[in-house]
Amino acid sequence: TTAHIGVTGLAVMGRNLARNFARNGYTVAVHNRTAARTRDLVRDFGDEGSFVAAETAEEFVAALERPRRLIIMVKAGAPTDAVIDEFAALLDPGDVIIDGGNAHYADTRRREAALRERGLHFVGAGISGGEEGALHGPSIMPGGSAEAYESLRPMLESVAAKAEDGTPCTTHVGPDGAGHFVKMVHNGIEYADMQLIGEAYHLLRDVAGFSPARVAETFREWNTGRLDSYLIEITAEVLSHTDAETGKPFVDIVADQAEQKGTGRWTVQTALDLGVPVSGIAEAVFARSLSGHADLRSASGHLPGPAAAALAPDEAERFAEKVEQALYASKITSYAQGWNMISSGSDEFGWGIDPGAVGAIWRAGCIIRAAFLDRIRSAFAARPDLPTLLADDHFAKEIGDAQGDWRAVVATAVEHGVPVPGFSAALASYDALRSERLPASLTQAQRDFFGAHTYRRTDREGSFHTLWGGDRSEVAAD
Ligand code: NBP
Repeated sequence: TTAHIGVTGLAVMGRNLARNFARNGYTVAVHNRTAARTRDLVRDFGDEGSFVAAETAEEFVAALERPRRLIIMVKAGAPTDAVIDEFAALLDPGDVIIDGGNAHYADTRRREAALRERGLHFVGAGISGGEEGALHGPSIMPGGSAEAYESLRPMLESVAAKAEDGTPCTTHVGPDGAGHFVKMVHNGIEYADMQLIGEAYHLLRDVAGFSPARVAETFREWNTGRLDSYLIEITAEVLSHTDAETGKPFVDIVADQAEQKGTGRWTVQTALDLGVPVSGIAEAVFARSLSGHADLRSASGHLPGPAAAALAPDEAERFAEKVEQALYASKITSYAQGWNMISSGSDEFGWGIDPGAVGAIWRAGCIIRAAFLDRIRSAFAARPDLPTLLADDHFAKEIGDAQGDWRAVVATAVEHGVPVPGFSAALASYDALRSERLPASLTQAQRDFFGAHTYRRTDREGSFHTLWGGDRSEVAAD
């Protein structure tokens, strides 16, 4: 038998992706460094479809129809390079290697260029949705040549998640690293979203005085409205769960130290390099990092702050409604920042990414899937040259309607001593963007003072420098 596609790397993601292809009627060659995993897959799930188990790399490659298409699902970094090198040596020009792992987009650019020289297609495909998504339909973000995408398209469309209107959640994102770049920003947005949800939860508990069960109820209600999303849904699930051992709310027995695998950090590092402000994502990464600093936290536990005091029950209900507004407005701001980053990356690397298409393929399958993504898709569909999401009439109106409550929530949080870095960074970004004048004029003047860095004037063209150490007259700078 010849296989339509191959999957090498059969840990949770690879195994489930291979099963997904098989369940969709494709014959799938499967391979793993440790052959026991390959045998287990065929033993446990062989009846789900057609698999060709390969013990060696040579057998695996020989099992594939031409042009060969093989997906690598191994640990990102050095293992991915090792596996690429191993298989590239066995392939022929025109064959397609797909890396479905969480590679850094710069690695994908490097690998794509190297393989292109050898006549091989390399597709760096971001895959989101965790192990369940891999099995039932992930959001797939492939980057690489258009030709390679076309040869994969029917298969990717059949295994990808489907949006409510039936559209598969995959598209040709752009050349070389575009797919992994977009996947990285997806994860950054996911960090921001989770941080904002965490802040809403914190406020509902410590300011509104709600129990975890009541907060769960509140999230469940929000999930029927404009915040309808997978992350809000699982938040309600987690908050209504009780620890079997202690009978306490589960959320109260989990250590309050959030870990990270690195894609949020990559997003912020890349944003710094591109010079694009993504404060919501950055605050989320820093908030996780702060939570993990037991040393700093215990050294600061004695510092004074407002006494804990929950609102009266009648005020609490109204406050919860305001928190919904603050969460929604902050979410719009964070997503706008994420999309600004996608367009900066696309400009920097000449990828030509269609921002609306990214919204479309995140509507289902991925972790940030939400009704909201369809609004983003339609904002760009209505106006392909939309400079930023906040310029869209619909989002501008919604954020404008929310801003009063948003300010009230941030102010209340500050008064109660509840940290809301996500809400307040989003609000600061909103206010900075709409300000007619920013104190950056002073910053630039200071730079001219101490370093002769020059400045531009509001009233005429050109660059200027003031002779601060002399008679303070102005000279034209070139
Ligand atoms: P892991 O990231 O845990 O990787 C385990 C796999 O890598 C095994 O098949 C292992 O083979 C193989 N491998 C390693 Br490690 N070093 C190797 C080497 N030098 N040569 C050959 N194979 C090697 O698996 P995963 O959690 O299924 O994730 C796979 C990819 O998908 C990763 O890049 C991950 O970041 C990405 N991803 C994961 C998720 C998720 O929810 N887990 C979501 C989205 C994307 P062995 O069996 O012989 O040890």
